[in-house]
Amino acid sequence: RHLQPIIAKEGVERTYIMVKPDGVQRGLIGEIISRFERKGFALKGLKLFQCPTDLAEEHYVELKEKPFFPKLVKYIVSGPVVCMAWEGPGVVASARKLIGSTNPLTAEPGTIRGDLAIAVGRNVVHGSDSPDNGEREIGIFIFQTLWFKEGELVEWEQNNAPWLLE
Ligand code: IDP
Repeated sequence: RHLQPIIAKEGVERTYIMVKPDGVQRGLIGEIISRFERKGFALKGLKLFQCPTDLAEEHYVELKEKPFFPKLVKYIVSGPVVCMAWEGPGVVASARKLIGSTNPLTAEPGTIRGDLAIAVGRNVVHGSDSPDNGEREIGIFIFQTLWFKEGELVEWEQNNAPWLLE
């Protein structure tokens, strides 16, 4: 009854956020989760996961032709990641702002990458770049699941919602 269908409800925006293997190894899981939690977004899915190579390749399929693609896939499967589904109005774009630009050296101070990383190939966190990709990455795609399976997301209402949403 409390399990959320993998398909999003109408009008609900979700993003896929992932602590990458360097973030896990460096003990930054709590720090990264807290940025989204304090902002006020709602956590609907969370797991520690060892990503297989084919999933990493599918996740980054749009970057397949890039010269750094093989290294990127190796990086993502090099250790456990923390997979998260976050929900809220405008969460995709807002999460990208909280995360900061791809290269941590040019990411603004105050962002996750700006505060916590120095290399583009070790930039500690992933966030979907569009609502459609958010759904694709969480796992809405028919005949295909990416990071979450049916039954892995939990439907719940934050009891502080009246203090967060007008
Ligand atoms: P994003 O994660 O900020 O959305 P994308 O361009 O989608 O950035 O690239 C995905 C990931 O690939 C980056 O987060 C980074 O880990 C890696 N990456 C991007 N550009 C480079 C590069 O020039 N060298 C090495 N790794 C890169």
